[in-house]
Amino acid sequence: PKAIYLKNYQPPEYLIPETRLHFELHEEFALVHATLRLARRPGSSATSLRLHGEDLELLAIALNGRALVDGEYAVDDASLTLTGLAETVELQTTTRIRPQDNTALEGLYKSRAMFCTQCEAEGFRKITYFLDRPDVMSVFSVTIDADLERYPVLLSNGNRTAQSGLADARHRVVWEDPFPKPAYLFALVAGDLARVEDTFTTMSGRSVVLRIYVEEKDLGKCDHAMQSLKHAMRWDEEVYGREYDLDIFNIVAVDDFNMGAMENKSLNIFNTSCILASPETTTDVGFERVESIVAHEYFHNWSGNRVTCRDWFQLSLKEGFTVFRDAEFSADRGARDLKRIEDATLLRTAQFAEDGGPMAHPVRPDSFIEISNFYTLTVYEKGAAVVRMIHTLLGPERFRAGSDLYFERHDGQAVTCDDFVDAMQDSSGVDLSQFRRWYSQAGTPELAISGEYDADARTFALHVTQSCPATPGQPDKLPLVIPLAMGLLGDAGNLRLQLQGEPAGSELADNTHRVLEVNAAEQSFLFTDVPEKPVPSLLRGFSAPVRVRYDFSREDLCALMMRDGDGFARWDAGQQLMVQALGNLQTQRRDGEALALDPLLVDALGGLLRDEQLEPAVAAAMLALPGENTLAELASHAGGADVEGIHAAREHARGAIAGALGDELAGVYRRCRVSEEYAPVGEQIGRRTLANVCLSYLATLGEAQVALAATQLEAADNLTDRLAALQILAQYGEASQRESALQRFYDDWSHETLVVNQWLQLQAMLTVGDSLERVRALMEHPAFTLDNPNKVRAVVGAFASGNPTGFHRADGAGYGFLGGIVEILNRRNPQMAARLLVPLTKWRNYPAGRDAMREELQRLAALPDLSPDVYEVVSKSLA
Ligand code: DPP
Ligand code: ZN
Repeated sequence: PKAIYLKNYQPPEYLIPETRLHFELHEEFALVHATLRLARRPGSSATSLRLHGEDLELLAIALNGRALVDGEYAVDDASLTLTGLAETVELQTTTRIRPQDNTALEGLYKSRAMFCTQCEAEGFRKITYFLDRPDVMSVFSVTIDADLERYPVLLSNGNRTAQSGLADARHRVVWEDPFPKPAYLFALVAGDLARVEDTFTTMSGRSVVLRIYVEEKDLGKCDHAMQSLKHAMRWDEEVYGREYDLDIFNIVAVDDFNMGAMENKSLNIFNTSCILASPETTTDVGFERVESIVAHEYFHNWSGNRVTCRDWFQLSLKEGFTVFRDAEFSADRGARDLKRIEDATLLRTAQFAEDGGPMAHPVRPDSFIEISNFYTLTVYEKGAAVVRMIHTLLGPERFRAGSDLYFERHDGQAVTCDDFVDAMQDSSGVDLSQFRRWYSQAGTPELAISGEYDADARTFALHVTQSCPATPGQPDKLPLVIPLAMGLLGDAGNLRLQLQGEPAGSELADNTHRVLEVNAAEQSFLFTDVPEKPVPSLLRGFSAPVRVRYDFSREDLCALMMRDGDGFARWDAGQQLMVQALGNLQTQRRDGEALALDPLLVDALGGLLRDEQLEPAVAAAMLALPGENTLAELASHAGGADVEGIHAAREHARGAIAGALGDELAGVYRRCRVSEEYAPVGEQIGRRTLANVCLSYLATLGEAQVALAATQLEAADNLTDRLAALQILAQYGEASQRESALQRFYDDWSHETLVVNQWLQLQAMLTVGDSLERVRALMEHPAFTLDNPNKVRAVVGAFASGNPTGFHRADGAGYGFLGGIVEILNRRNPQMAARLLVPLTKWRNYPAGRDAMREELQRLAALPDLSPDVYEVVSKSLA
């Protein structure tokens, strides 16, 4: 497999203004008749053309109505080449494909009883010969023929323009999409589906029909998604001025899906796990995920479909922007600080690890072997953080003007990340030339900050040094533009700020919040008229995807945690205090000393528990210890992660906190229990989350407290409380209690696939007993199959990334297990296989397992027949 490079981008020689497809769907195969109108691109003089095509059986080919014979075209396993072409031609092909055998879930495939498609990024070439690249946009018309009884519902993009009966109990439906689109946005669905329907009236008064198609049994689980869709449509009108552009919007739920969902024009296809929701089958977190993914895919209609990417190096153009849009939507719908906490945690834990590892790449990668491997946290989440920084630098009004200009300038085009930044720059007048380095430079920047108070001069200086570690192919880094949101905390609260050089008495001067623009390797910012020595509150709201180092004392962190004016900064200070405390426990353990948790931390947590004014959701986030993966990521910079030590320190801390604050925890648990009927709304969610955090601390205290979980499991009317209780029983209960609770739960819910998947996942992450044996046994369970990505993620993925002590067990068996699964999936579902491998690629961070992890990668590297997906991950992580 060979890498392709952004610098080698060439526009296509031919365009395809019009595409007509006719599908004949059968039980053993499908026939695809394609008629493409090809037009030479103005400026090109090419007379030959190479179309993409994989796993296709070419049955017929004609140019301008004349059948071609051997020698007039060439076919290999990836393409069809035509020569001697005029300026415009009509190409007709008939290909036979086998959706039933398509286990990679790319192109046209079967999920249970229905046909569906996934074409992003390069799946369309498995359907028919085409220029399968996003800068080739075509108007599609699609005819689908299928058996009427098995597939009464036939869907594609755009509007349904005809339907008719055919011989042999078959029928035909025709769909036409007036908007030119790249092939990756094509979609087709055929199945026996039920639907719920609603309507939405757009800001200009047009009525849009909204339909969600599911299996009949799931009809009762669509309401939340439908409401989410309507909220998203309204929000995009209000916040971005973007209106939906067709009279119909369809969503289809499928069980077998590699991703979460796909934004195909007017026919979004969703993983059932990201669309179905009910109190019995979906946790609070699940409800929020459905809302944000429905919104994300809907927002793509503008940021992705109307304006798309020129090439796949620009993936973050649509994904970074759209993640930013969905994050703001969620923040507006719920609690902003909490959303920032969640996103920062994801970025710091997983994206920083990616950015510091062998697969590190810029938000706009320079090269790739297999684009599927680049649907990463860097492209999505760091990309969104980059857009957020533009938003912060410009302010909301100028950002909106920039987005208006972007959509107006590029509607109907396939463009680049630079085009996006240009629009922001041109409309605002803010020079973003240095800022653009965020798109080309990989790695997590670090700000080393120190503070200096001069009591006589009443000044406080912040000295800021920025640096960024080397990443593969990028040894040297240039300074970035980093918006550093901050404040200064004094004894009685946040201080008013006066920056040197700022006009005194200006509107800003009354403020306790500033965004400093860090843009050089070394810089100082001087605050004047500072009446006391302050504690700086830094990187408020996680204003940039960077690490900050500041030598805070434990007392400083406590002060920020209890009193800063910024919710995110309070949480963050608490996390830093916890990281220090957990680090000390690890040291004590390594030195064979008795473990003693920092009493300052215990006091601070006690203060939180006694503060009845604090929002429950915020309290819950502040009470939760940083996760084992977060701690491992931090430790990777200090000689490597000691998985056992991290786990032991964390467990000790949980027990010590519960021991010291048992009464408070029990009191808050009782006070927060929700007695009203379940609703996935912020206030209830906050109380449930807090109650379950308290319960999980209490459970470390022994039998009597574990019994609380058993009672909760019995009484619960929703999955959130049930799963939280089951997890505690399974992790802290006696073996017999564990097994019977798990078995009973399965017996009660075996008919609900999505619940069973969560049950599988919970067990894959248990750390009692032999985790790997448990996981092996789960794979033998009738509810498990390697063919369904959700199940593979629930068991194998959750074990490898959510059960560090199990996966990193000393004998290396966890690594061998994962490698074995990757080997099986390598050909069956290469995308899944490559994704599962990610935990192994972090081998350099784990001193104890380093050799065994590397050896497993080397074993995989030596296998014959590696898919490009797996090859790329394995070879880059060994390099
Ligand atoms: N469906 C995936 C997403 O929306 C890829 N476009 O992020
Ligand atoms: Zn997306």
